[in-house]
Amino acid sequence: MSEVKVYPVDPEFAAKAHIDNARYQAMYEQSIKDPDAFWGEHGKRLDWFTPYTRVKHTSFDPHNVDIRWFEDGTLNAAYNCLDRHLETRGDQVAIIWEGDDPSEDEKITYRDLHERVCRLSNALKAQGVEKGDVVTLYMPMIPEAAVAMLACARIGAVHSVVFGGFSPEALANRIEGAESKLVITSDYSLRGGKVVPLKANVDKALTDPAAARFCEKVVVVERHPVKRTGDELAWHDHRDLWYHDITEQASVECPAEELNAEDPLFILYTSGSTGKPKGLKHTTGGYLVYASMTHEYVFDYQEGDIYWCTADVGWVTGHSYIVYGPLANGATTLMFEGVPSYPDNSRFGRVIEKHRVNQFYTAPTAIRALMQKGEDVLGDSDLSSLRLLGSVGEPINPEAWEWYHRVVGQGRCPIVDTWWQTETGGIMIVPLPGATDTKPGSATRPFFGVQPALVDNEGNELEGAVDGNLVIKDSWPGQSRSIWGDHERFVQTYFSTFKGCYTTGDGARRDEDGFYWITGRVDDVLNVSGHRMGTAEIESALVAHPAVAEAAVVGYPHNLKGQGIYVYVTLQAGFEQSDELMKELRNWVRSEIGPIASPDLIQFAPGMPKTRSGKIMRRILRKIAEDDFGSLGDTSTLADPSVVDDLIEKRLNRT
Ligand code: 6R9
Repeated sequence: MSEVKVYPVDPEFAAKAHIDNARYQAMYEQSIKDPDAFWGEHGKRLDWFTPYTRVKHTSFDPHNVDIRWFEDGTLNAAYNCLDRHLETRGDQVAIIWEGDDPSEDEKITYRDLHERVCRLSNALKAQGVEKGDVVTLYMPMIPEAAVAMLACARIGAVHSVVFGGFSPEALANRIEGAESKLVITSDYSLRGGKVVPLKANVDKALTDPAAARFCEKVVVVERHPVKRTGDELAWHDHRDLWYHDITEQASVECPAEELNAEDPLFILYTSGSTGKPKGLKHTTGGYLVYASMTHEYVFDYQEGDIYWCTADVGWVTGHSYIVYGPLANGATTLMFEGVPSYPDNSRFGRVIEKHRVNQFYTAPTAIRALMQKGEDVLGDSDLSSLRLLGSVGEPINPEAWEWYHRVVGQGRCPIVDTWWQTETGGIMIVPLPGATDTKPGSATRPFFGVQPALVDNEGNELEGAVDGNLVIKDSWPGQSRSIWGDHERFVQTYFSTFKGCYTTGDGARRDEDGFYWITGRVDDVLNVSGHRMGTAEIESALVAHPAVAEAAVVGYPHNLKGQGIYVYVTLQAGFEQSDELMKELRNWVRSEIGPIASPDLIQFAPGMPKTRSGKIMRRILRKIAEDDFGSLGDTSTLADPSVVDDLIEKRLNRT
């Protein structure tokens, strides 16, 4: 390994930070030794209607996976994000909204936000939404998305946010899977000047009888003065409602429902290595304690700071670090509708300058895209307000880290590389900015209460500086409790591989200092531009096409996206390979799943490398896609070893 550079904590930063190294050590130790006392204390950062008397009640035993935190306490997440701030910070800005069009923005105070949430809460109740019902949100990055999440939380409904880039088919599956009664969407979304017809996608999704069976109402936000496509919206009077019609007359008083700590707050679908995406269930108390505490300490959020996370609310990062964490902390959170390259590549810099952003949290894929444009990509934007930078979603390569530090952080801002997952609810491994020295590419050390370990494939725990499968040995409050409607799958996926531990699906290395370096997924999950995708999902979309007999999908290193999607396809008899067919297959996957799943490379393969028992040997396909076929390993067990030569000869990624 090449020499690793260490960036020590800036003593000046540490002096003002919430947590310095001594404090980190002491708090970490207590959090592990006595989790009940530690979390019992930190749970008090929220306002509880009935205080909890029990703190941790958790078991990772595969015969009895049972995770509960603060189980006899009652509270409401929207109350904690809004009402409790009204007295002290009613007039403070809660959400700064920056539109896709740089001339559009809006500042919403805590009082405003509270009012809007109450109106929608009452409107949803009037539409028959009750505690425990699932509401699907399929929305652009507009304030109403946050309002809708909080309105659900306020009345005890469970939201399921579906990323606006997903296809009608993907949306239909998620409406059906969650048995969702009502969908909130908008007429159009606008990103990078491009208009996407969200409402029309919902209409399409609801032509699927399985989804239509559950969904009774569609509430549509009018995405104000956007350039319309000119098309009339299709409207179904029995089902469709304008958001402004149902909220305008609604009362601004709506008491927050008293919920148990373990009542569900939301479902969020994410990809796994097998089967359909799974709806991970997060509950109210533990999730909110963890999201708010990590937000405060990881970003060293201080009173009055302007904090910006560039994620989409369709992903877990948007849930925990645009909406719930910051608002529970009474922060000012910036919500950005657009993309980094519109109207030009300096947009991130312009927004930082315009709103005097202090903490900026984005993904390596965005950093690499900017980096490609050169050192002056942010133009003459004034970045002097920045105090801290964050990274999330995939491993950040040291070059991108260095560039981020030098060009965006101007050499003075600590970088927090935050490793976590939809399943974990909040940040798990991260350098606290006043406490932990950083090494470009390492997520460094565990957050309070998190016990990472490395195990070999047999489940033996490895000590010292080694590589292994990353597991977590005990529960933390933000952890997902189950897969919606399929607890057995939850147990199977996360608790049966390495007994007594939560299996992350990631590999990692630990160095001499005990720092963790995430090496990427060890299962069949891809991470394309920070978006998680199961190879199985893409394969099943492909084989649904009439021309495809068999498909195998693997990842390969991609300069911008981190990983690209490499597809091997065997055609049905009677179909000829052609450029048109390739294009068609690409469009097919886009329309089945969404543009983010669009294959980068499609190789037509007359045969797949299979074992004699008929299993595709993905290891070989991965190597060929990586253009690393010198080390194919043992191919003697293949049913027909000659297919490998053909695959190598026609390989598409020649590095
Ligand atoms: C928050 C989020 C989770 C997967 C995770 C890992 C990868 C996320 C990372 C990282 C290296 C980081 N990942 N953050 N890898 N360093 N800082 O991204 O959730 O969409 O569920 O993805 O993303 O592979 O297992 P999610």
